Amino acid sequence: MQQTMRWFGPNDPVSLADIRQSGCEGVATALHHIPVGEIWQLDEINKRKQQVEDAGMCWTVIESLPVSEDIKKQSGIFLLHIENYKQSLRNVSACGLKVVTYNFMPIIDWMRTDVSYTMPDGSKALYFERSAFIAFDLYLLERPRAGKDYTEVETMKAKQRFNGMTGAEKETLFKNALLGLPGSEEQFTEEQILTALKTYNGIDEVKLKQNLFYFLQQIIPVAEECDLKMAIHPDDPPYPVLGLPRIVSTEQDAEDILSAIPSPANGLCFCTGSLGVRPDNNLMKMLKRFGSHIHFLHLRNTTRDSEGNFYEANHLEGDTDMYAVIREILMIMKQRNISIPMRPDHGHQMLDDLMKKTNPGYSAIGRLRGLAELRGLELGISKSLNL
Ligand code: DNO
Repeated sequence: MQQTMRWFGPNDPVSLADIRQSGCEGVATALHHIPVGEIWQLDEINKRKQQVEDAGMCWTVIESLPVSEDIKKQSGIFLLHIENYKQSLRNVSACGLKVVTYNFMPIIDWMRTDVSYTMPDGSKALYFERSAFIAFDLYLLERPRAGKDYTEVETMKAKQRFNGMTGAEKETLFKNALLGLPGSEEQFTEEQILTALKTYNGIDEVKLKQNLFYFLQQIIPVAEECDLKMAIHPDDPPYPVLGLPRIVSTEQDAEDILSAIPSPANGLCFCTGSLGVRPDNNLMKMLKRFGSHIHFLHLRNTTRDSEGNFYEANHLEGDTDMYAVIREILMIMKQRNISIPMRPDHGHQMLDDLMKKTNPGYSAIGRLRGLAELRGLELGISKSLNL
């Protein structure tokens, strides 16, 4: 696999020099300072590329070229945004880039209730606690008609959980649940999120999927012309949240997306951490089925329980059998005769990083541990199988 680490750009508390010491070859980054919907201009792309190369690595994957809310909803100036997206694709390709990650999650990217959940060894992990999340939705956000999304038992548990929280804990929960997009300082207020949620009234899963397919019909031919591979990231967590539709959560979703616009350029970012939260997602089956369309790998592990809670486990622990996953990936790469870019997705906050301010999930040392473990596992498997 092409070992990659994510870098959030010049404002990332983890520098490129630090990232290089992880031993990765490449960096996944994006021009976070360019407003969503606008064109990524050649000089900006080249400047970033040069920064990464000056630090001794290459820019392997764009993560992400974000899709605007207008495009997702087909509202406002979505047609202009699609044209801009096409131009950005032409520009990144002209600068020599090959893989573009994006997602189609309405409003909010990933969602957790706790970004510093203490593990038995003292390191901190990201955690999703269902009762806390429901408490946030019902009693902090007070989303209209949220009650109908939960069972009586769930509501009761959430109420108990909420009543047991201190004021400070409620504040932290609110902040964590609305962290928005990783790498941005942006923080939603209650009013902003409620207003944004309202704009999705009338957009259900069917409509959102149609909008995604329209977007793909438009941009995949451009990606093909430019020799770019598009990699859609799955929903995290992989089910509807806050009444918003989610359409990249299951094997069927992936099948629908790939078959709607069949092209080698229309592919997936296979994120074991996101997909692995659903017990009904059989990751090995999905890898085998979609292997030819996987253009980027996020390798991460989670441990879930029957209540719908999950925490981010060490990369080789948790519910996903990482040995089996990497073994399968090695087979896929051999068959395709390529090396797929991979990054350790998230890591625990540990050691010196416990004292530092970092982007949740993206401290240096925990990811370094993740990458080292994944790299060792890959080497061990490939040597023992003579690959
Ligand atoms: C979370 C990341 C996601 C991912 C985007 C891709 O840590 O995996 O934010 O970058 O969903 O568009």
